Amino acid sequence: MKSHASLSWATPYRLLLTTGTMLIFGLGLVLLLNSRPILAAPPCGTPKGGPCPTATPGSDPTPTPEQPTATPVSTATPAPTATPGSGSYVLVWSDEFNGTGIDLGNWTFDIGWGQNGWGNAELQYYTDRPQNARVENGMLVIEARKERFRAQEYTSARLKTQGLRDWTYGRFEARIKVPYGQGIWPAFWTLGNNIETVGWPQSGELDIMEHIGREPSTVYGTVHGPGYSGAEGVGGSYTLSGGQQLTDAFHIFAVEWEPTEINWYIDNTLYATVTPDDVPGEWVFDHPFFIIMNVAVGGYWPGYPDETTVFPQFMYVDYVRVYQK
Ligand SMILES: [Ca+2]
Repeated sequence: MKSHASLSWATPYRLLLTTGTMLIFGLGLVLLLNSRPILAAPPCGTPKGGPCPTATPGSDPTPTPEQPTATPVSTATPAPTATPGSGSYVLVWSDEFNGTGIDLGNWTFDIGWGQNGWGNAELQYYTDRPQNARVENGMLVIEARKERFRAQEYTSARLKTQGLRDWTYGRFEARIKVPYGQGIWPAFWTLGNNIETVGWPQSGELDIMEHIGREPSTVYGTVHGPGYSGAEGVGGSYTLSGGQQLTDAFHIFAVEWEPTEINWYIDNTLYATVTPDDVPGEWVFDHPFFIIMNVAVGGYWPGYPDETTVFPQFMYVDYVRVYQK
């Protein structure tokens, strides 16, 4: 109680004095701390500044050349359930290419250069070597190479389900990143399974996706039959907007084949419809068809590779699926 009484007159002044001193000191300290960055750090490269930072190892500014064998990693793809068009399609078969090799229960190869009548004056020799066809990173890779092989100047691959899998009607779809360049001709298509007995074009040919390098933004869908074979095929095409090229991204190419109508889609956009009334000959699309996927080099339609064409070229197929009602 005594001390309390003795401090009573001086305490406000002492407190004021102490607080003022602390404020001034604190302000000075703040100014000093704030000024330090300006006082320190002379420019790097000067005697007092020390060495300048060097480039981080591995950040060589020279662009790394594109690795021609790198396969895009399969990204999450839509579950094989809901599809456009009629909602009643159900998945009946697919190859997701998620294993370690090509499933020979689904696929067989055309071998050769077209001496059996399917050449179209193409330049490639089709092989079943892994250099030309393999499964990588969840995808089928078809690689067209510039290399002399059995008197041809290019090699590639052509896979088909002939004798293994075929279907009458349905939705056939594949998610594909196409190759590019003058003279390059990738395709995802089908032929009637009676081709060896009735011949082509009586067998029927239903082309789900064809692309030629000189029209980099366009996909074609076509049917061929008796009276409308070769360049007389009937179908349609779709051209991407804004100068996008087909090779820039994966696209889903599909056909919905029904008894009286065939519809073509790219990324679920309908772009062509053909009915029996549209063809100038017999409608030959009421029997089983098998699937073919290939990359041709050269031919009557795409023309031939030139100095602008880059090899190797790759077609990446994430999956092929067939749905039926
Ligand atoms: Ca896949």
